[in-house]
Parts: sequence; structure tokens; C-alpha cells
Amino acid sequence: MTVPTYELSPSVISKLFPYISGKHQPIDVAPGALMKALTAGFQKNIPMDLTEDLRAFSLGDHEPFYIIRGLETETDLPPTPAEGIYPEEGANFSINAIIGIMSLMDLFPHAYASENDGKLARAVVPASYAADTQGSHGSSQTLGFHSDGAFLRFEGEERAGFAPAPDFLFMFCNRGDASAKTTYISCDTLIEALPDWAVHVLLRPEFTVLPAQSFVNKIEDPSPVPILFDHEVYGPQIRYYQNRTTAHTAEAKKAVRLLERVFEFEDLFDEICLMPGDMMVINNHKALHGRTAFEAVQDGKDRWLTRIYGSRAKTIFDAREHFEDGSEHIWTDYIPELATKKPSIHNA
Ligand SMILES: O=C(O)CCC(=O)C(=O)O
Ligand SMILES: [Fe+2]
Repeated sequence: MTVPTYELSPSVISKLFPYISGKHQPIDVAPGALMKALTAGFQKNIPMDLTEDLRAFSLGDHEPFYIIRGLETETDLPPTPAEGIYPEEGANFSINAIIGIMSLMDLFPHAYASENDGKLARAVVPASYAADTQGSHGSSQTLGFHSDGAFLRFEGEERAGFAPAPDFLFMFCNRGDASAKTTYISCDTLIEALPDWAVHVLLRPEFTVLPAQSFVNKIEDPSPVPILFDHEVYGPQIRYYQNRTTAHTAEAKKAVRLLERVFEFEDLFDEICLMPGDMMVINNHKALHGRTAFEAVQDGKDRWLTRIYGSRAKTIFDAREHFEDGSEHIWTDYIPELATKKPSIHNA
């Protein structure tokens, strides 16, 4: 399966340019005003067929991945940051483009208090101190299949103190690397490939998923959760993090071993080498993603993606009840009623 891809035409790209480049709305305006301007610019200029695809995609009525190609990056893009906390001299085009596309999907950008110092955008870059690790800052190790925030709460789960996992993740490529491929596999494909008994075991709360390295708040002894669950609106959903998931029963261990075998069948998953101007959007509950190993040089020209989470308003509002007691807080200032937390872009 190849990921649905939409190539923007040169005339659309030039119409979007004032919004993406911040000419009309500099990046330091209030988030609400920025979002409004980007929404207006994108609604007016994005072709109807792409808008319709994005709507279907956000409603879960579509393959769980989407790529938009041909977006512009800064001609004077600063050197790739050496670590992932978003630099002051950031890739603002990527942030504007992501927020614009999110708005067409009725999604809102948000962050987590314990990742990226609470900043909205994460620089997915190979950090020298993390080269050998399996996280978004790694490089020499394959980043296994996972969902982002797999240890967090999924809709319908009663887990006090856990914020919701993001509904969607957006990755915009500022600089590519020919050997770094983003891998992805859909939940439906996995379920089809597995025998019924394994699907049933994966639906039981018999697993522990640890936070990714990027989350500084390491939650101890989290309650066991299922890997698969059936959402009443969106159907089958998945959470997983390869090498960070423990199965607690003999059957659960067997089911996870089988799941990991499925990851090895090359015709079941797909991969794409993201190049400058590519935006990949993933439905984080309906698909897993990862990345192949690559070599980082630390010369300012290494691979650099901007990653921002986008969730439905309902998901973010539901998080409110978890704000005060918690192990994991969700932050946004793109929804005025919730705009009491840190500002979102280059916050101090
Ligand atoms: O580098 C990639 O292509 C994937 C990164 C990733 O999975 C993440 O930052 O969550
Ligand atoms: Fe990820």
C-alpha cells in the first residue's frame, strides 16, 4: 500500500506563500489570530479535492496517512538544530503550513508539558547524545513501529492523571536524508494479518507501554492497557511502542511476538523518504510509524523534521479534567477557553 499523496500545483503554492512565509501574519502574533489568518488563507487557496480528502481523513474515513508535497521551505533555513528543543531561529514555514492544514481538518495544535519543555513544535533531528537510542532524536538505530504518546490515555479509558494521546501527528520535512525512511503500517492491515486469537488477546488490558524518551516525566508502574481497542465511532484503534511494551501474561507475550513478526513482512508496511516541502500526516490511533537508521554528521545539514500534534477539540477539552492531578498535562493556546498555559511556538 502506498500512502495517498497530493502534489500541490505551482499556482496553489504561490497563493499559499504569503501565509506560509508569515508575510501576512508574523509568527509572533497571538495564536488565535495566527490560526484564524492561516485558516482563511488555506480555505481560500487549497483546492476542493484536497480539502475533501483532508475532511474524510480527519473523520477517520480514509487511509490513516496522507502526504502533501511541494510546500515551500525557507531559502534561508537556519542550520539543523543540534537538539530537539525548538530553536528560536526555527523553521517558521513548517509551523505555518502545519497549522494551516490542521485547520482544514478541524484539528488544534497542542503540546505536552513533559515533552519539548512544553513547546508546540518538536525538532525531529539526530542529536549526538542520542545517536544510539531509539527515539525521535536517534539516528544510527532503527526507530521501531510506534504510536506517539502510546502510554497516554485513549478516548474512553479511565486513567486518572493521564492526558489523551494525540489524535494526529504532523511531520514537515525541512531537510531530508536519502537513507532515512519513515515507515508506516495501518491498524487494519495488522488486524487482517493476525489470527483471531491474537486480536482478542491484544484487546485485553495485559500490557504496559512506557513513555518515549522524549517525555521527561517517566511514569512508574502504569496500569496495564490493551494494545487494540474498538472505538464506537472510529472502529479498531491501536497503541504500541516497539521495545517499550511489556506483555504480562503468557498469551499476551505470544500475541506481541506475532505482532512483531508482522512488522517484518515488507509487503505489509510501507516507507517513504521525506524530502524538503513534504508534510506527512498520520492518524495516530489508526496507524503505527517508525524510521529506518541513518547516519548523522552534525554539520548543520542533517535531517530535520518539524513535528506538531493536532487533536480534535473534544480530545483537548476532555483533557481539562486531568490538568490538575497530573502526571501528564496537555497544553494549547489555540483554543481560547484553554489559553491559560504556556504560549505555543517559541515560548520562553
Ligand atoms: O523521524 C521520523 O521519520 C519519525 C519520527 C517520529 O516518529 C516522532 O518524532 O515521533
Ligand atoms: Fe513518532
